[in-house]
Amino acid sequence: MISLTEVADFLRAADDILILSHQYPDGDTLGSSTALCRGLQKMGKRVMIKCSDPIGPKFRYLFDGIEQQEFTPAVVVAVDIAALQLIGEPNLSLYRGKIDLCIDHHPSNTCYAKQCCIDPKAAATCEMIFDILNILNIDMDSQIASCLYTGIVTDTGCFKYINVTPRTYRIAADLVEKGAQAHRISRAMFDTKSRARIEMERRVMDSIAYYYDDRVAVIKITLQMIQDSGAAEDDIEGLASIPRAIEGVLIGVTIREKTDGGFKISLRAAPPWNASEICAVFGGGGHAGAAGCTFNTTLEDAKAQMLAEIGKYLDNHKA
Ligand SMILES: [Mn+2]
Repeated sequence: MISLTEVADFLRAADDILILSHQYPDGDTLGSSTALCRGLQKMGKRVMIKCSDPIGPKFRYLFDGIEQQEFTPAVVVAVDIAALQLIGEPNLSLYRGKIDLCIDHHPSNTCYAKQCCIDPKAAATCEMIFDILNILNIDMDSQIASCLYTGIVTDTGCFKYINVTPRTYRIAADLVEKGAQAHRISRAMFDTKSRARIEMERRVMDSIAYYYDDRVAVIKITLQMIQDSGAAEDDIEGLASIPRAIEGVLIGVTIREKTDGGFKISLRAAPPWNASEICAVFGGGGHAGAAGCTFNTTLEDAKAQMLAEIGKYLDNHKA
């Protein structure tokens, strides 16, 4: 494990740097990559960013004005990537065993790079990049500030999650002072949905059913619904949090039809209820708050099996 100062020293001495973002890229991995790329390019270095998946339209502004340079990388840096597999293909095969430095905030980081700098207390990897750019004495312009702000605002759910610290607000304030477009970024990240997403939500809301004195809510996501709403994977992400958000609901259930037949069930629960205990009965797993399992049967049968198990669980765990 190395310190932020040692990271800065390493980067100061480096050139021809490739920065890797994780697959299914989010605001933090892309905000970290683009801010670091901009900063290092200001130092006169050749830098490029690679991600195994395409960048969604809502994140394109992060790359505005960045010249992606082509070269054979001498140094590979992974940002916000907790484990090697999360690099995804094709980059995993290309750079496995060649990652020189990993900068990340996930407590589960497996330290797969030659050198690792991990700070689980950072709400976002962008907080760490903020420090690194400051140590490197890089002039933080409004574009860098907006990139870093994006990572912080997305990884904290707009400053709502438990990972937010006083330092998170101080860094955010500093970034706004340097010209981060806080209002526009929040609107783009949280208050803007694609039409396909809204169409998907409309259908999902319509499918809500309640069980066990309204303590359990179930939603469905079928291939037909996805087709009818024109939804891409991006437009489906996070829908599983809808049933659990309903007042009085203890366990939220999402039944999603898989393209290869069968169904995936995602459970959401709040303490003291444990979603992963219920999913474990069906060979699945996850966290106490969010877990999942799969069924190779009909929707009605999968739903009946899951509801029966939830019923037993609720009987055995009176709060
Ligand atoms: Mn992150």
